[in-house]
Amino acid sequence: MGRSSRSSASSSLSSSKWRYCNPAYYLKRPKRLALLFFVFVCASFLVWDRQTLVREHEVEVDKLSEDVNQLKMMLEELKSTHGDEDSSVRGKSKLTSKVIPDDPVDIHRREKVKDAMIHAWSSYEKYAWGHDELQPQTKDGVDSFGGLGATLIDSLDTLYIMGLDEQFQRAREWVATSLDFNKDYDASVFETTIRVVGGLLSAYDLSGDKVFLDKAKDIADRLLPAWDTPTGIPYNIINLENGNPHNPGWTGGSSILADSGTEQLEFFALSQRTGDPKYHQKAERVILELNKTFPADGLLPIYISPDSGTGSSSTITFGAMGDSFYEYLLKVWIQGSKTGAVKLYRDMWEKSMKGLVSLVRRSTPSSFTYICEKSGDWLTDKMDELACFAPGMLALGSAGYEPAESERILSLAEELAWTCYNFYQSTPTKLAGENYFFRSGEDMSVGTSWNILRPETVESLFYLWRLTGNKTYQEWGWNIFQAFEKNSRVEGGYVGLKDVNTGIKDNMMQSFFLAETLKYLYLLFSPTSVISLDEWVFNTEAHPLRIVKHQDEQMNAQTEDKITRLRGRKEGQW
Ligand code: DMJ
Repeated sequence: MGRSSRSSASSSLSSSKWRYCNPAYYLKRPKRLALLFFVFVCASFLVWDRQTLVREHEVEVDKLSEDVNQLKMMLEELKSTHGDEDSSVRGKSKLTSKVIPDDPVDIHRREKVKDAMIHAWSSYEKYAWGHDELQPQTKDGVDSFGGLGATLIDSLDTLYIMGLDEQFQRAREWVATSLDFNKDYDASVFETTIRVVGGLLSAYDLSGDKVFLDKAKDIADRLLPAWDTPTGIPYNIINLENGNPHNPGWTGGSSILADSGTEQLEFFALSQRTGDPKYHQKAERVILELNKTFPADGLLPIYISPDSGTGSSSTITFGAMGDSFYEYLLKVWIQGSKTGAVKLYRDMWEKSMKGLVSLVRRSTPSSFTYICEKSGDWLTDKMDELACFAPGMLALGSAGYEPAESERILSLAEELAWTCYNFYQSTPTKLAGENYFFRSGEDMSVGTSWNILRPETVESLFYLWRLTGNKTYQEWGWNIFQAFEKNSRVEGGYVGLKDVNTGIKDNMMQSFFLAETLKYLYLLFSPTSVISLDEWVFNTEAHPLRIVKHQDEQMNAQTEDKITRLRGRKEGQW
């Protein structure tokens, strides 16, 4: 084939390829035109249908995620009310943790509290690492608790909850490698239990790291001989190295009520986690002993004889030296899942709350509600800031009453919280003094005027906000936080005030500022699912301990039993 015939063949091929695009081609062939039209209609329908389907799916997906969210909320609510389903659970009231959505103001505020924690912690790391407490003005450490790293241990769970992972890991390494309890030091059984045993157990419950449990067991074993008294009511001081216990000279040989009745949560938790009942037995015997002579109003004097188990004619108070005994009666009931096994604790607590109500008075002219102290038949119109844990305790316990009583107790809690908030608002620095007197016609006036960064009021605001959902409590907490920022923040950490009227600073960053004050403030601005009150119970140093449900306990016991049997069988015992 020649060059010209090849090119004419290729041009006729290409013209035959393009002829389908020429409309004239179809005008001559009506059947093909009809076929083309049919194909076009079908294709358009398919595309349109797909788009409609996608749109419908999107709507469906939106609806489903809305449903999922609603279900999540319902699940949260169900979880909150779960305790009420157990037939052995006392109480009918439906007051439980409210599900409160997060909002931008809360997020901003908890970031500010977290900044405060970072400042407090990094100052401690820099100037007092491994010591019990930091002196921010002189930038050095002091060992007020025998050199057990009290601030470090007290801070573990706060660091963990705030997501300060690197700081938590550094602290964990110190616990694993440098924490040594073998000290020739006369330690307070109470302070060591609430800060060290409680702090370590909480770190264990949150992280699952066994190093914390082993250390908690080590220190608790060193404290145990303190309970070897004729009644089982412990001596309040013990030497950590040689195990010699005694009571402080200034109590005249007596044990202090709060110091003796504030180990139950930690020791019960330790028995649950180690499977060794000895801690539970020692701590429970104290309550059984006190119950033998427990008065109808449930109020005990602050000095108790470890020999006879009875109280001397000393002060009755919800402030210093009495406070956490009453707190633990309620919290053991919660820790024990409100079952029959812990009913005695709830009964004793309710009696004590009758006693508390009998001490309540109102000031003039502004009608602030306060709790008096009592000596014999004599009431003193004085209330410690320490007693400001009571509004939170009452709110927490109100759920176990019948609805009408529950409301009365909750409203008393709210009135007392208002008074405690005014302990702060009534001073020039907006920080509360250590105690207040109520004189006729003068409302409240500050007595001892220092502020050592205590947590009790913000603790109560945290409970009230969680249980009522009333954002006013968040506002009050925010105001208190700002007063701490203004008066207590210094370059080397946070300090207390020698006088809330003048604002003169002291030189001590108390370990409970990091354990309690900042933790409760952070949780006040966090979603309710962060350390849910249905799953955790706080010890008196704000260390959350996981509530081990009754059912789980039974299952654990059954598993243990099976393991023992299997082991026995393996060893050919049966
Ligand atoms: C803490 O150690 C505990 O809250 C204790 O129960 C009372 N005192 C301090 C805080 O003020």
